[in-house]
Amino acid sequence: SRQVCRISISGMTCTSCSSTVESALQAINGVQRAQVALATEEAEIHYDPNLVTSHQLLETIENTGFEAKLIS
Ligand code: 9UX
Repeated sequence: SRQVCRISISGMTCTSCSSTVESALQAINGVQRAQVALATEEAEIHYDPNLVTSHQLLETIENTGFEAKLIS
C-alpha cells in the first residue's frame, strides 16, 4: 500500500544538505519515493505504512543532523 506524508526540515543550508537527507530517506525499506526541497524546507515521502512508520521517517532525518516535524 501507499501513503504520502510531508515533513518540515530545518537546518538545511545547501544542496548537499538536502541530498544527504533525500538519500537517507530513499535508503529506507518501504520508501517508494522521497523528494527533499531545499527552498521550501520540506520533504514529500511516499511509503508503505506496513513497512515503515512516519515516526521512523522523522528519526531518519534527525539522525542526519536536521530537525524534522510532521506536517501531514
Ligand atoms: Mo555544506 Mo550543507 O557543508 O550543511 S552540506 S552547508
